[in-house]
Amino acid sequence: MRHLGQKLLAAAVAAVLAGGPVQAAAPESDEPIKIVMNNWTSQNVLATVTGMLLEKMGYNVEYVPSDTQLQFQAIANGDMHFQVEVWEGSMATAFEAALAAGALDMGAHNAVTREEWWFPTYIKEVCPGLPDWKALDACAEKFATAETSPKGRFVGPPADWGKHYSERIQSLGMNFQEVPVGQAATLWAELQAAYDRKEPVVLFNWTPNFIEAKFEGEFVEFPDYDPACLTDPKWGSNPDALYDCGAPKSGYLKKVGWKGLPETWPAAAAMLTKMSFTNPQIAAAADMVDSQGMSVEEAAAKWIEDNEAVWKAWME
Ligand code: TMO
Repeated sequence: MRHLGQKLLAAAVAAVLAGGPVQAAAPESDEPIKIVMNNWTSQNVLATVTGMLLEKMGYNVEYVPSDTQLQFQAIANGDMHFQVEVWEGSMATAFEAALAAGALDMGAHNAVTREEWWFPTYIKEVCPGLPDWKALDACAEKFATAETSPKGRFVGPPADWGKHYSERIQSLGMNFQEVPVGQAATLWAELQAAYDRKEPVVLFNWTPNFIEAKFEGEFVEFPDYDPACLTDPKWGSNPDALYDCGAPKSGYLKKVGWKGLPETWPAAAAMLTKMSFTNPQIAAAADMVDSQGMSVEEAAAKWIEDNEAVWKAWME
């Protein structure tokens, strides 16, 4: 304790000797900070929380919709400035390419993520051996629809989430066909319809999400993830194909920004670097909108109202 006190005192003295407060007053520039909006709920709520906090600090903010994969090059180019939810399981490749092109890794949230095929628990009664993917595959016909028969239907994510599930089905030789949805809401509508009738359904899902508070289910266990699975065909059970593995089971959730951010808006960049959401906070953000029917703006405003101590610490 005494050691820390001395360090803080030394820092304060250094700041005074250097001619005053360490931070220039925000906003250092009136140019709008462009915050990316993607197409799933927690991201929309947290992006709006981010914008509202920056506005409290005096900044101008613009929300810019973008494709989940293409956003990274746009951020590297400075056409957009900040994205609050970079999921390892769906964006690592595009994110790393953007970092190589000069985008800024603005740190990880205190959160652990997973994105994977998911089924309601009641299906275990009709498909013995779940959650193993081979047990799911042996049971494929139970998931068949008129569209996919005799193959099982996998209700897949929108195309821009970068999941390569049709390739995974092929490289693992599964008796499934991916039927992608156009938007996340359709995933939950398909789940609800099957759940109400206790019918087989397997769909794309992730955590943290509002689903875990509302439905009982599990992720399918595929062969363990390895980065080489995405780049080296020889890796994994199929020596001629990529994507013969599952997604990371303890993935990161990061923030990404334009490299000019710290120079153009220093106090904003400091806040965005400190900003960190937890699994329960992210699940609650989705829940307020997808379960409780709030608008994204209402949910963001409520989060800010309920968590003043949390975000004030990010601004110090
Ligand atoms: C990127 N997502 C959380 C929708 O899988």
